Amino acid sequence: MAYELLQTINDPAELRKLDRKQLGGLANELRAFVLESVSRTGGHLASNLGSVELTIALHYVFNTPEDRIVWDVGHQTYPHKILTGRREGMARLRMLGGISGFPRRSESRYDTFGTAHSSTSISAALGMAIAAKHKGEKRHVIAVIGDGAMSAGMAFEAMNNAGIADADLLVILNDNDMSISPAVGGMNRYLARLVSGRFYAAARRAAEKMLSGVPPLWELARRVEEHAKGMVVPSTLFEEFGFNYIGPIDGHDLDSLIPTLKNIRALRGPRFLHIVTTKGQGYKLAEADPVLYHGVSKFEPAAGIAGGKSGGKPTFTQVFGDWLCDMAERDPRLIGITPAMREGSGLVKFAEQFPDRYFDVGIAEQHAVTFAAGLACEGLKPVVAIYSTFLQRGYDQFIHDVQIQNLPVLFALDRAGLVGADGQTHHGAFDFAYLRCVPNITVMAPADENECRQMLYTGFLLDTPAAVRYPRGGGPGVPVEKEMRALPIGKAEVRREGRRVAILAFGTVLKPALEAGEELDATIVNMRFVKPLDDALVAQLARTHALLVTVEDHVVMGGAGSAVAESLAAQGVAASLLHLGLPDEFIEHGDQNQLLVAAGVSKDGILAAVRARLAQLSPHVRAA
Ligand SMILES: Cc1ncc(C[n+]2csc(CCOP(=O)(O)OP(=O)(O)O)c2C)c(N)n1
Repeated sequence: MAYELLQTINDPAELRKLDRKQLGGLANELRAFVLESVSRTGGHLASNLGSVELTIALHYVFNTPEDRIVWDVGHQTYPHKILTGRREGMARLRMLGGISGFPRRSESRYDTFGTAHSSTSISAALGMAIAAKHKGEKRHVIAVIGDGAMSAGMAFEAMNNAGIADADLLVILNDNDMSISPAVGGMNRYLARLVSGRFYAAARRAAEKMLSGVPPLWELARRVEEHAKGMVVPSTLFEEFGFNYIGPIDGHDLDSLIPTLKNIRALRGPRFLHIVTTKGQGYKLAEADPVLYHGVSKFEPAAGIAGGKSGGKPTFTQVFGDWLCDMAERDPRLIGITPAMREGSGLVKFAEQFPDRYFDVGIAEQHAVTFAAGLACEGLKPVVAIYSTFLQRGYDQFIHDVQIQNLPVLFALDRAGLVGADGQTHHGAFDFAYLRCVPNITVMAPADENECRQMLYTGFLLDTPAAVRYPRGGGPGVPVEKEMRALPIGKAEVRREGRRVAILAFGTVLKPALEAGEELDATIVNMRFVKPLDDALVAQLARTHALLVTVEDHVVMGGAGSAVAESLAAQGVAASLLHLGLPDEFIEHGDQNQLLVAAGVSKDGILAAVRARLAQLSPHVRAA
């Protein structure tokens, strides 16, 4: 496709100069461009195909960036990026040095709020609306939130506040009846009822007829409509919250979207527009399988995504999924919980095999943790499968509901360390720090696939809380034994005996540590446990080596290396320490390995850092 119209739009001001009749053509080009470029780079696809018309309509009707659009999650913002001067940038989407896959304030003045974790948009937009009021500035603030993201408590906390705040705020619910997997829960059922309500639809059509597009008439019509609604259906939940509810309307129909948005623009106070869209709209394969096309690697659009690969080494996610099914087979008390990440966390097979013991709680990490605590109180054995970055959402629940009561909840933390293309919002860089500072928890990091299975088993057997954290993708390829063996708690494993230098590796960084250790003739230890730490071994190594090096794919500050330093200090053992890990900064998006190398967490990075430190030490130590 030539993208004749699209290539003339480098700023929404140019879009606003177009004739209304040209917008349909623009939508076709934009959709084709999204498909073509994402098929080349990988990234989020189906949600972006679904947000094309809404994005055009918003930038057409509102005076962006003066008016603020706040996108929820932000995985649906590629059309927005393309229309706001980043069309060319799409070629390096999510790559090192390229544009982010999510909105970033530092990337564009059109990205009003940085995001990627869900359900923050209404709070942020309300903050902006109240700020505008305080400063006496007249602008529109619009939050765009999906029905999946609407399942989170935070969205309702914001609605609860916004409905009574005297703020000019528009919330647009982009309802495609999907989260990553099918949307779940009572809210989802409620929205489905709203969308399918026949009486309501009839009342709406009657009201719409009255809307000539002239704002004052709209207000009058709205009142008539409210009245009509009152007679046929109770007012919506959103109205009860204090919003003026409008919709549902077809979110792919520019002829409804544009006049409706223009009308709403003339209203004041909290308004709620419900639009209905199709995830994957316009690309048949994605419409048919929006789960598969939610996030994609490179693929050929004409052929679609190739069928699932078989063979090869399993990812840690698969190791977890297999273990969960095997463990559930053995222990009927096991309950598997995911906050809306069935596919990403490896629970598809478990959900099929154990539907009664599988709980997708929606995008509700806080609830997932406390729900698990409740199950554990009654003698069940909950396993919370959660990304490292998303457990941050449930941190108070983690401390207050699980750890203080010392309940046997197993946390399977996927995507620990650097995740790659999703970038700074998604790296699991803080879990050692936030987990290990809390009493009661046992924290493990497997060096390989088999150890991951054994650690999950070890954690599950404990009568106290435990966490196993493992990275995105595969490990070194160690075959996974069917048999499950519990590991001795708090015991590390010496993998190589060397001299002068001891390298203490936490997790999959054992591999580069072993490679570097060969060249250095160093002692190499697979630490396995961050908590409880193998204090005795750490002290012994400190006494017998000139330099202790800790390696982790986690921020150095507060991480596993800090645990080693604290242990030595507590034991009164002096040692020369070198901590290798992630720096005190948010790491950008890019290839996972590239990022690890840049952070110095690689064979060469370890070698260089150890040699540099040895060179600083006294000649006596260097020769030892
Ligand atoms: C706090 C949090 N938990 C989980 C996720 C992972 N996640 C990204 S998109 C998504 C689904 C969002 O659904 P919806 O808002 O309906 O948008 P859609 O994908 O349907 O376009 C989820 C669960 C997240 N981004 N943030």
